[in-house]
Amino acid sequence: MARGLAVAWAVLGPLLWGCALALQGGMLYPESPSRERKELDGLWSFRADFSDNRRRGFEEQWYRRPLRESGPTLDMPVPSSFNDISQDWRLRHFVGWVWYEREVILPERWTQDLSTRVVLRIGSAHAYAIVWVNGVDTLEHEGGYLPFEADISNLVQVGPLSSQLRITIAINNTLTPTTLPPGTIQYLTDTSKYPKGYFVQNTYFDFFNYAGLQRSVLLYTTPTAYIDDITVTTSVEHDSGLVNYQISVKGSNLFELEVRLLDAENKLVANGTGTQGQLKVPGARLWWPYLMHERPAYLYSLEVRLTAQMSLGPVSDFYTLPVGIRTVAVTESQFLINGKPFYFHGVNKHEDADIRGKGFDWPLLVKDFNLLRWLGANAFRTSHYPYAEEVLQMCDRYGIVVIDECPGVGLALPQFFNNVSLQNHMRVMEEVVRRDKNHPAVVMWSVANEPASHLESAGYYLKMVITHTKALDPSRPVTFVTNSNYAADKGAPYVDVICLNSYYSWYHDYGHLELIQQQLTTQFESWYKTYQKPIIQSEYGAETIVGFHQDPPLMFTEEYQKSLLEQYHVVLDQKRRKYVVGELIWNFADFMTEQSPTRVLGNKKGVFTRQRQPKSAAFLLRERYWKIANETRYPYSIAKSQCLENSPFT
Ligand code: GCB
Repeated sequence: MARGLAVAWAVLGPLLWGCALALQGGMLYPESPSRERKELDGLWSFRADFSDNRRRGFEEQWYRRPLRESGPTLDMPVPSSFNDISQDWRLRHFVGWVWYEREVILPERWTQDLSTRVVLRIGSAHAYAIVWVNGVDTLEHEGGYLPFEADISNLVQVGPLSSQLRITIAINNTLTPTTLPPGTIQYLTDTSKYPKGYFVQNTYFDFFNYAGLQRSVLLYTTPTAYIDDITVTTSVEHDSGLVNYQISVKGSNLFELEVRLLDAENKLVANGTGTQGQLKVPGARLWWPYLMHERPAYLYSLEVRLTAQMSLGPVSDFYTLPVGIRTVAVTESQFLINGKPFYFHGVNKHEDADIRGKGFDWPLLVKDFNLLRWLGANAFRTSHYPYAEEVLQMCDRYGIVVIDECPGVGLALPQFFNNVSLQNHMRVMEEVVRRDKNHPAVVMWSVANEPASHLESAGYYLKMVITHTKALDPSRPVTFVTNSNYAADKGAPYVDVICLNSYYSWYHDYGHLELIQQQLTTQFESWYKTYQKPIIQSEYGAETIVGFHQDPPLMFTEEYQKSLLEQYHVVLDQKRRKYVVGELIWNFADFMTEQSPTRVLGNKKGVFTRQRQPKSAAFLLRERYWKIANETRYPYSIAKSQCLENSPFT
């Protein structure tokens, strides 16, 4: 619970509620030979608005002039959460508006060349953002964890001084009953205990509500006629891969599109024209998950070239999209990738690390993927929000399969299942699918984690969100992750795969590891008998303080974590040859949460510490995952050493 001294919420509310933004256009990752980029990562000026109503920034219009002129500023790194950067405890727990500002000099050509479009793109701003460019209100966005952008050409192409740009971003981290994730603001009015106006932000999820500019901010260009979006789906017919594409173009009605598909050696394998079509690739090399095939993660490149006739002359745009040819299907008891049974042996993650919080960080990204491969993990769930685009690009390249989860976490109270929330949730799914639809690594959408799915209202709500998601993307299965009872769950009828979280011998029957096998067997059998759908054990685990040892095992020790896992594995081994199609440990690494008597500097259920060092359980899991990989591989056997050159562990 974060503390504050303000009557802020009543005033913040209207701004957060009036913004059902319809999706406009695509959200292609801005990387292409015809697009120039200017990255705005680095130091930004920063100020939290500590005023009682948190509205001083708006009252004094801090966006009108450089931020330093309206008061003191801090240096704030971007990308990063702002919470753990300073020594000021008030900032760590701050609830309300914070202000970021960056002054930029644009390349002169961008401001002079009227056939160039200049776009400002924000990788994510948690949780609500208003953006001004040179003091002009330019863009608003609700929801962290997803990108948003605006064409700012008319603001920068206006005269001799226009190459100097001031970007101001006000961000509010308040969570309300209609945001995703939802939260509540509680005023504590007993003046014998709390100062006047005292409030706390209540959240209903188990991770720290880090906020700020947590992903990259950049400026990029496109021509005025440009490739706005590409949607690719793939299928396989005999030994041919079929790549269906759909392209949307903006800025011109008079254009031609050329489409070329190149293999990994840059050899042309198929080509086409027009806004939609199908490319046939005889003898296609399929995109296989890591450890499932000798050559996993094979990627083709789809090159799209646009030539448009404009009044100023012809304009061309160019975009290259990595394409993995693969199929995904679900039967009563199996999850199939390329027609072969796939078993998820992986982890749940968080975007979380010391100091940077949820800030994107390349060294951390590469370290995490090295650890995943070392572990023999072939999959993860983006618990409990969509991760940075760069993470999914790595998954495509490394063959790590993803269950892509939206921020539908903490839907714990009946009042969260209302119409406004439902509309917002559906919009968020549109944004997730728009951003991530072309990643071969993404094999399933998860619309929520542990909603109160025993409620009637949740049943309707989940049905709507799942149906909407399936309509947005008929090519992938859809799920949500439940911890409800099989007989009470109102959402399970609508999912393709049942994802179950359970914490036997942790949150109840403390210390009684001997009960796990019986309870887990009952869990699987009752769910399967009721629904006849494949099941993933989407969470299980135990809190473990690294270096705590006790044998026979006691809770919180490394021995207990290992023994608990072993008990789960006995049952998973019995069921995985039947209808259990995956196991994802909770969690890959320790992570920060709100403070509470049940959390010791955060959640310690990681098999790695927050600093990415292995606990004993990591070695146990590694043995298991490699063993499963060698039983389920197709069609080759893989030695650990093949995948981990120079690893001292192989
Ligand atoms: C869960 C939640 C996850 C928590 C975990 C725990 O069921 O989905 O967000 O962190 O349990 O450790 O309690």
